[in-house]
Amino acid sequence: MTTDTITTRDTQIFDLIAKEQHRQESGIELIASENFVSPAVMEAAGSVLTNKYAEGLPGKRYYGGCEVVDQIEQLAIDRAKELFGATWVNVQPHSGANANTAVFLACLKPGDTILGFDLSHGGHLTHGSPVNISGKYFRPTFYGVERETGVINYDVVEETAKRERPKLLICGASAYSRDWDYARLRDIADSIGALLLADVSHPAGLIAKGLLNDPLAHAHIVTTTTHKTLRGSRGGIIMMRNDFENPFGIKTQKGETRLMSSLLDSGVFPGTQGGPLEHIIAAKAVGFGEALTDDFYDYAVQVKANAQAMATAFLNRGYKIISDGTDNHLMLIDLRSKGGTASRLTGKLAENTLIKADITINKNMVPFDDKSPMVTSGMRVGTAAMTTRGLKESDMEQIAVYIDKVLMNHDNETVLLSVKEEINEWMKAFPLYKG
Ligand code: DSN
Repeated sequence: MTTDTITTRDTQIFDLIAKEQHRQESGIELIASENFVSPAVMEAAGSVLTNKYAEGLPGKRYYGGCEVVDQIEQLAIDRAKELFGATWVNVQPHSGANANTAVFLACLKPGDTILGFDLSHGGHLTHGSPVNISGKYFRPTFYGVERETGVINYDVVEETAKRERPKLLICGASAYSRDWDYARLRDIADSIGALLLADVSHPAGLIAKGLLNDPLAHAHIVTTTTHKTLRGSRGGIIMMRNDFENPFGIKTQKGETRLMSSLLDSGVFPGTQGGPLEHIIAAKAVGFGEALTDDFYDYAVQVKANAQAMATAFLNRGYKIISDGTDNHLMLIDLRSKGGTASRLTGKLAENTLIKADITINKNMVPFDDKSPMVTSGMRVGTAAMTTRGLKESDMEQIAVYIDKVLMNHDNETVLLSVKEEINEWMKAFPLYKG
């Protein structure tokens, strides 16, 4: 049996992959954390690099035969540095969650206090949620948005920080459509001797092209996933612009103070991961290379323009957007705001109904939600994926028309089917993977 026949024989899996490709190509993808990578990113992710073990860092491995993967990982590091203006990067975290966990291990001891953005207001699971390690091993405290504006009030963040005295102040969100005041957050962190971690997983691609505030100018440590607006392979990275001596007295066995870069490297491996996924690191490098191009700048500008066009289209149809608009690629819609038929809508019903028309969104808690996380009153939509497909502002208007039609007719299967057929036909004009 050759290795070739092993892969071609598994029709069960490859038929399912073909089905998933068809699903992605025929529908409208609005999950704000998803995107479509290039064939080059997929080729690297599916390469022979998956065969290689390379525990350690370039030039300092525990295995032989790493001379090629060393060059690949170094390229990934160098490209990420150039993209974000960082001086130190670790490209090994398997995900954003792993990147954050490595930061916690490097900076904190069990029981230390952290202060993050409330998950139910749009924060990330890994910033202190009680069901995540960040909320189980540390003492999580939270800030949120204001009820009237849907926007973070930094005076309240400061008050909370001074009361709770976290060692780590965390910013970044999965469903917050406004930019962050990293300079103010750094002042707050400095005033209580805390470190500032910015998790920019969602807007990283817009930040890389200078379209949003620069977190590396202020945060001690920055983490991001690589697959959302950054449009690379799935994964995570950790970055710093300025390395520094750890302020919490962690020493080497010789009694020397360790630099944060050394603690973070150890936080990833051996702290929380084993061997790095060099095929994914190669795919990350390809994605960073693409993100360094001028074409990617044009893409990022279009992502923002599309989000603004979509927000306007929803507002014009009477939908309430938390904070009344967006600075980035996403928006959070409170479905309770729509009267008539829609007043019975929940996030769960919206998600389950829209998928019947081949529109993929996710249900999402809205700030001060009266429903559970499995039901929710909101839906989150983002424009990163459909912008990759080539859709422009007028198409965002059309998407809002379709969503409104589906939600207003959520119990009318005939309408749902006709919208699905129109969408499947429409999407043929935006081929995803030619051939
Ligand atoms: N699960 C990712 C998202 O959808 O935003 C990260 O939290």
